[in-house]
Formats: sequence, structure tokens, C-alpha cells
Amino acid sequence: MHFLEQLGLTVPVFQAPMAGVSTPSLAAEVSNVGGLGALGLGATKPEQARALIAEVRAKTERPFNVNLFVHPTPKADAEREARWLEWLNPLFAEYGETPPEKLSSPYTSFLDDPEMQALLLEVKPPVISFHFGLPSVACVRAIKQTGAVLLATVTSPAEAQAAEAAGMDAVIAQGIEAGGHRGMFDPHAPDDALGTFPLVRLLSRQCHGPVIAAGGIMDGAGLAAALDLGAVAAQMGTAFLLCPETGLDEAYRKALMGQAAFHTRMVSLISGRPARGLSNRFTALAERADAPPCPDYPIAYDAGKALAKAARSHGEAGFGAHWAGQGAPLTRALPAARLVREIQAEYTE
Ligand code: FMN
Repeated sequence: MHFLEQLGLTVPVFQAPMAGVSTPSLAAEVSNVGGLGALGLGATKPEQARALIAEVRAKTERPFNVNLFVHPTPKADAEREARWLEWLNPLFAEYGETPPEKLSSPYTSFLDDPEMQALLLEVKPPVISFHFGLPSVACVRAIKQTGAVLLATVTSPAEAQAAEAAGMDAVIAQGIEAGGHRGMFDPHAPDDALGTFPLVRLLSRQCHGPVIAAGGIMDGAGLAAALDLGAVAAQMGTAFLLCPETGLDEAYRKALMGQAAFHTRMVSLISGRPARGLSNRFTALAERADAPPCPDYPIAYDAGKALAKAARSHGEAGFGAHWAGQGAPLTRALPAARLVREIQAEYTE
């Protein structure tokens, strides 16, 4: 059976799980019109995840995806973190604030979260996707017994091979154009920074299972191109950012609708891992030559979030983590169901 039929989808559009942005309403609206809605639970505690999944189920009977972060356990390094805070200190001082005394990891990797693993076995989401790596063999085996379809983000042929070997049912081929965090397994390894097109083409030849294209796909034309290259569907994140169902704050929305949308930057210093966002005062810091080594992901994010909050409380929104992909100027402010329908109409025209 074709992968989309197996999932019960009628539109080859996966709404990207977006931690901090996607909501149960967004997921349900997309699923209800035949795409695959998703919840980004990478930064969510198990009890909250339970409530969010229940909320999606209350709004749709169709399949949806829940997404987890499987990054390696961060290594705390008091000296590195102190130097980082010292470097950021003048920025906090601009707003009459001081940096936090010390940093900690704002959320736990799925690898270190047996409670989240038990929750998935109990509530049995129909589709589960992983970002930043792969879960353990034992975990994959257990989850597979629930009948869940498993997906993993990959950014290279080598990661795709590892994902298939680990039992993933399909891979999400994330090109360098993509908004948000780059799903590369090891952020310190050399990165060929493949674009969505070559990556999808390479993987559609290499992989045994289906390939989903992600990165810079904003409309029916992009979707048609991805399908032509061998993808079975496109996972789109930035395209959904201006939907009223997202949790986007006003400053983020305004930045996305302005000139910054034409200038996205991939930077590591906001969270400790490469991620693409709208250029702003925070991303500009990446051009400074005097930056000390950044703390591990997601410990660096603790500082990033504190700086954004300090600046925001004094009216400066330029330190927000405004993730978006290279297609950002093409984002449409439409309700999610209508957006999916428009994309479907564009590619079937
Ligand atoms: N991917 C994940 O697997 N988990 C996430 O929590 C996640 N959060 C994201 C948040 C935002 C605001 C954006 C724009 C993307 C995020 N991504 C996340 C990446 C998407 O899965 C996908 O790779 C990307 O959106 C595709 O590129 P596009 O934004 O150009 O469509």
C-alpha cells in the first residue's frame, strides 16, 4: 500500500512539528483536511504532553504526528557557561538586567526520559517523529508494538542509512533551507549543508522506504517539485507560521511579515545547535569574532531565552528565537485548513 494511504492521508502535506509554536488546534485542522498535523513535544514535560495529545484527539479522529528531541545528553561545563554569560553580560546590561547566575538544560532529551517513553506506549500516537538523532533499539522495538509509524529527520545520506537501520518507517529529508533547528545528529561533525533538492533526490534513490521533503517548500509548486524528485510528501513548517492557530507572538509575526523574512540566518549561538531564523540582533552576534565557545545544546538556550526575556521586557524584540526557513517571504496568513486546501489546489491544478 502507498505510504500516504497507510497513514490515512489524502493530501501529501505534513505540517512540521514546531516546539513552542505548533498547537493542538493547528495539528487537528491540518489532519481534518487530509494532511498530517503534528505536535512538537520536544520541549514539553510528559504530563503536559499527555494533555496536548488528548486535546488533538478531541478535535480530530484522523492521524497526527508527535515529535520528540533525541539529542545527546548535554555536558554541563561550568567554566564554559560562565565565559558565555560573561560575553552576553553587556547585552543584559543594555536593559539594566543581569544574566542568570548559572545555566541549566531547559528540557530533557527523549533518550533520558523514561516517563515520556512510557507515555507514548500508553497513549499510542499514530505517528511519532524524532529530531536530532534516533532512539535506542529497545525503545524503537517497544514503540513499534503500539503500531505507530516512525519517522526521523535526516540531513545527509549517512543519517538516512542509520535511520533506516534503526527501524524508521520513513525519513524526513531536511535541506539547509529549512526553518528551525537543523536535525543533524552530531552538530560538531562536518556538515555538507545539502539543499532540499539534492538531498531528496539522493535519498529517493538510496532509501528503501519513503522520503518526505522538508525545507523551503511553501506552496503547491514547491510540493509538486518535491514529489517529482521522488518524495512522497512535503513537511512544511514556515508555511504554517502565520496561521491563526499557531502560538506565534506579535513580535515574531511582525518580523516575519517584514523585511527580515528575506534574510534568514543559520546560527548556533541562540540554543547551542544550528537553527535557521529571521535575522535580528541575536543572529547578528554570530558575526562577532570574539565569541567564546557556546555551551552545549540546549544549555545555551537557557541563556538565549533569558536574554530575549530581558530585552523584551524593555520593548526590544530583536533577541527572540524567530525560527523560519528561506521561503519565509512566501508565508501566507490563512487559517490552516484553508492553507492546506490552497496548496492542494495549486499542485493538482
Ligand atoms: N522540527 C522538528 O522535528 N521538531 C520541532 O520541534 C521543530 N520546530 C520547528 C519550529 C519552527 C518555528 C520551524 C520553522 C521549524 C521547526 N522544525 C522542527 C523543523 C521542521 O520540522 C522542518 O524541517 C522545517 O520547518 C522545514 O522547512 P520550512 O520551515 O522551510 O518548511
